[in-house]
Amino acid sequence: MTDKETKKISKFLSLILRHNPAAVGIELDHEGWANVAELITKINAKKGWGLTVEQLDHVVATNNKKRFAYSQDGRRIRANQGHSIQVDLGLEAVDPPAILYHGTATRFLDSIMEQGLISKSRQHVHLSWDIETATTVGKRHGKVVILQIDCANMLADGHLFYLSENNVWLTDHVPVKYIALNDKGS
Ligand code: HQG
Repeated sequence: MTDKETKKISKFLSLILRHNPAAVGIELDHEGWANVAELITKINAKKGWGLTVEQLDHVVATNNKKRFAYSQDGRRIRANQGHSIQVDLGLEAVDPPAILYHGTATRFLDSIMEQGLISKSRQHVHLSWDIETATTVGKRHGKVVILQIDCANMLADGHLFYLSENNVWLTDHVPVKYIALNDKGS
């Protein structure tokens, strides 16, 4: 399979497993799992692809952000984060580092500095370990700006943080008082 094909399948899986399982006529359970055999059959019916279990394995194993995971018995698959539908990933709250980063676009700044960071269509606000990752995330939206998040004080004030299977920090909301502009990121 070429990289281009792998990416096309990965993007479609993200759509199905994070946002819209009904697009291929499947349902996810409350933890976000889909049945692998059913998923493959329904994707092929919908898209006219000849996707095999081996190809799906390849997409999951080579995904640059480890976006997907199989259940232990290999019969179910889910997205590790990024959902807009309500699923329970079973994440436990963990203490974050003192500072995390959020990359966004300059056009969102005024609104962010009024409302704080909100999760919008997703289940959580996503935060990055480092400026480099945050820059990649922010660039998707336009001219990038990096925000520095005071997690030490958020934690002290009772905010909860989660770390997804694929190493993305998640929290519900970042109020304005914990946000500072980081000019090194632009
Ligand atoms: C912004 C990708 C106005 C927020 C990435 C962001 C990530 C506000 C956008 C993951 C706001 C939402 C998530 C406010 C937040 N007013 N704008 N009050 N609060 N925003 O895509 O964090 O490749 O839902 O700054 O790598 O960009 O899909 O979130 O710019 O991990 O696996 O609203 O998606 O991962 O955009 O990205 P998104 P995100 P994948």
